Amino acid sequence: MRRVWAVLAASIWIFAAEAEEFTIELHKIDEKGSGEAIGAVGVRDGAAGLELVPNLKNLPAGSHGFHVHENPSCDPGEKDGKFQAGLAARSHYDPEKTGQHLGPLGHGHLGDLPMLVVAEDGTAKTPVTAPRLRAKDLKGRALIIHAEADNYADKHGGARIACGMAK
Ligand SMILES: [Cu+2]
Ligand SMILES: [Zn+2]
Repeated sequence: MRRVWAVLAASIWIFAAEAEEFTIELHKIDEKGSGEAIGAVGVRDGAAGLELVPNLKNLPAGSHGFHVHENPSCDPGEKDGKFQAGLAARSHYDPEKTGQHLGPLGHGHLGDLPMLVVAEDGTAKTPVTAPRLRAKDLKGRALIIHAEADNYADKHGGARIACGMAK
């Protein structure tokens, strides 16, 4: 019996030690680099997966592609001879190298998040949950908001318009 309690206590301790919570500050980005601060996204491990709680402003209204990108940089990058916003963050976080963009419930990129919804006044405050991710997966990555909606197939949301890094 004592052994059972020891195992139980150890598992509770492990769960508590793994549950994490932190905040990622976001800035607008363009082909020159990072600009205006637009608020933050709180991330925490919940019962149903990673909860992302945005408190953002000055974004275009509507639904936006929202992803964890693999490289911790919000810098521009060069593509086809032109500098573009946020390319240094590289592709969607895909530790299993699936090469597939299938959304938060699919078995492709782990970094595919539910879309970020921005209200008419330019604020985003609606939380989203990514069931396959944990907060620790965001450490050393970049969180990116795109200009347009994501269809979890061939469209990721177009240009990268805001970015933040998890330290
Ligand atoms: Cu993205
Ligand atoms: Zn993807």
